[in-house]
Amino acid sequence: MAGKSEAFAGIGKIRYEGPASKNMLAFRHYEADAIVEGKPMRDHLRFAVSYWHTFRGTGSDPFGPGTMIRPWETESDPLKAALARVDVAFEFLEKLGVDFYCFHDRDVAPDGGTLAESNKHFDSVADRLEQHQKQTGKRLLWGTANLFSNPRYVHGAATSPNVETFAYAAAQVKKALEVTHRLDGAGYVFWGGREGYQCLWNTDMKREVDHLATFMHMAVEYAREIGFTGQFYFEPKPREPMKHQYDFDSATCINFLRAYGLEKHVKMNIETNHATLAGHEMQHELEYAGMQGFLGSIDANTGDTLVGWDTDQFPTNVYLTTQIMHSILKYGGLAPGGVNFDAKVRRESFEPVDLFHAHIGGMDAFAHGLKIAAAMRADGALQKLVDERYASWSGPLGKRIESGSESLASLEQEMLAKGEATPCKSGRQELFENLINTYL
Ligand code: XLS
Ligand code: NI
Ligand code: NI
Repeated sequence: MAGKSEAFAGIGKIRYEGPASKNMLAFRHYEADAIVEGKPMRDHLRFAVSYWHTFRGTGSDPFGPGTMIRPWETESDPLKAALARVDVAFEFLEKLGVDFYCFHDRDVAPDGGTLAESNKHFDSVADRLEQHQKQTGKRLLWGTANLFSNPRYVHGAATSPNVETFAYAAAQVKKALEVTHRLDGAGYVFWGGREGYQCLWNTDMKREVDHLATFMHMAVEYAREIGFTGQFYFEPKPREPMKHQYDFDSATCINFLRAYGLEKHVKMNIETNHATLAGHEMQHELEYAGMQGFLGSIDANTGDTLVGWDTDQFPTNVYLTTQIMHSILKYGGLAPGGVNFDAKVRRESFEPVDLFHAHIGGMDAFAHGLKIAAAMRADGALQKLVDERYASWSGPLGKRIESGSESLASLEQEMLAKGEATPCKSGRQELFENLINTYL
């Protein structure tokens, strides 16, 4: 960066100015070094910028081309453009005060036409990324491979009916793992891409899902060989682009991982908009993964209830971030995972400064949610009400059932003697919801 002209001239380092600040290029809640539950906010949140949306997003949609004004995109040679973009990305990370970034192989480096040429490009860009990481202390939260854009992946990658597509995808993941390892990435993500189907009549589902497992085992194996000890993640998404995807939701993914013996190696990377597409709240997905010991990392964004697909909007709803941070605190945090903004500015927000507004808003929403969730936990009123709701399970009968010393026959005896169960108590949903609002 030194000596070069700034891409975001006129925008300085974004600082914490507190809730009363009227400066829209400042944080009101995110104070990186402020301690919450014994840890600085930056370590709770481990924010990451998504390279694909923020530096490669053009704003195109099915009805029209890109709209983004990106004055630094001046190089016509794709490799030179990619290298110049790295400088811009690190300027952005520095000014924003975000510690991590995430990429797909083809976001950071251009496809070179052949696998060998693409690998060479990837290496050249990795040199530049590594140099900037060393200078700035910024880190790669996770890497991944784009196994869905190129037409060779039209029917999926690991689940393609074409064996050489599988082989090519394997080669791409091998390289992506090497580069992630070289850049000291804290993790590696599998998102299904087109791993799923449009039509069951032409699909051998068992064979495809078996192949997906074989593929992931190969990746885990290779990671071990090269000494990569970062965390693997599986990112659920029920559909889009396919009608049905094999990584449907947390429960489906966890079942897959256990069924194929991958549970020791892979955790979940859970994305809000994907949870919504699956008909769940994000809180549900986090709680399910958390209770099973699979909560790894999150892709922070939000959908739109009026638009039925993956709109990948920046999260601004503090109620949502409170739910998310409450679950994350409950299950002991995300590290080595983090909060990756898998989110894009709207097509109508086409100026560079919009990238700052978007990330500042998302970071503040999460920091705010973190503070509220921590206050709720410190106060303990919510937990007390939940415990009270289950109080009968702490009695002698509940303890015996939970410890496994009762049976259907013994419980029949118990109920024959009693004649009827003690009446249930009110669930008090409205009271619970009102209580949450007292912290907001
Ligand atoms: C797409 C996914 C993708 C993954 C990384 O919907 O969210 O961006 O996070 O491949
Ligand atoms: Ni994602
Ligand atoms: Ni998504």
